Amino acid sequence: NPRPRVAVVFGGRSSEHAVSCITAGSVMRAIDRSKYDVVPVGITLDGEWVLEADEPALLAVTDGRMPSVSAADGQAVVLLGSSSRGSLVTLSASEVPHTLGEVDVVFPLLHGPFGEDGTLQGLLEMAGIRYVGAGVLSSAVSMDKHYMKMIFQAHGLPVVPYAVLSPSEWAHDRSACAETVASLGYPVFVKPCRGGSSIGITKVSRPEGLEAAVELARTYDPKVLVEAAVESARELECGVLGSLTPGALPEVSVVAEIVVDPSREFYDFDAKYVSEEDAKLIVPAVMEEGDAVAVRRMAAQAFAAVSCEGLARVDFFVQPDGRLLLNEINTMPGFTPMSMFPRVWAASGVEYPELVDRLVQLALQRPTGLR
Ligand code: G1L
Repeated sequence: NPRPRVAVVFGGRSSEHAVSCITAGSVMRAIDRSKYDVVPVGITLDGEWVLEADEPALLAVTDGRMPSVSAADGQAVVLLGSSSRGSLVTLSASEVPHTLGEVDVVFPLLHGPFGEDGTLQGLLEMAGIRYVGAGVLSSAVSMDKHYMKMIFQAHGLPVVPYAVLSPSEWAHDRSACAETVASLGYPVFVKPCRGGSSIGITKVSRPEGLEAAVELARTYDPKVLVEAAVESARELECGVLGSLTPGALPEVSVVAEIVVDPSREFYDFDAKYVSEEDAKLIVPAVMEEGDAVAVRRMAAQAFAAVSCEGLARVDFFVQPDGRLLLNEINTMPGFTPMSMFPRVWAASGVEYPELVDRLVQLALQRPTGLR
């Protein structure tokens, strides 16, 4: 039996294009070449698909320059579906399709709209191609903080109090918006509903700051989420691996704690990706075993609530009185060996190469079609 062919798809029309490329390099370096054939597929910032060289070193930061996918890198790639496996087809300069061979599974390392939000997943479902990670609905729900919270609430899971400012409410009833936000109580966090990676988020302490914060968030998403700031809370996270196979229980990693430099308002984009020293990850978190069990149980509940598959990172707040709040679920967490999700699994006995293998295996075992 030939080795399964794994298409690693990365780059994309996203502010995290470079992060995605770097992550693809990590996955390509870690994947077991005796078990899998790798087909690297890049997506340019303009959305063009190109066949990339299988050279992970090209997908790293070199001399301070961030990697990216360029249309000049290789041949154009088109995805074709079949009943059970997809085909990747390249279009040569003469526009004659050239078949690259079939792919058995796609590793979709894309962030934000067109990738993380369920759209790529839908394309793959229609093509009958298996893929790593969450499905269409789960990806879409997890990308939209409003729907994520509604699903969690419907499952009786405790979420941070919030309000949603829709584009039409913001345009037509500004005072109603202000009242809604005031009823949450200041300070609040104002966020783009479908953002990810902490971009466009502002902490607002007084009503006078609301408008500017909403306008900033609206540059990323017309739908804006406002959350009550949870003061003096600990931030905990854990990783989940799982499938929708009947009877299979999700596996949850040890719990980690993020300790943010107190001079920062919150764990923002810079703290995550730019200044490595400002946020500390403590793995495992120092806490009572009973409390860790409660966190891990809620992580599994959150995973199930959104019908997640593959993997997710689940984030929590612990309030000073000990009450646990679900912050969010992330179906496409940071995924270099230095990122939280791989680190919580390493601390749980699953090193990065094994984690990559587990994810590919979960995808290969998944049926295509309704599940
Ligand atoms: F394919 C997985 F495993 F589901 C997956 C997909 C995407 C895991 C992690 C990620 N993460 C990213 O792609 C990113 C956060 C690096 C986007 Cl830029």
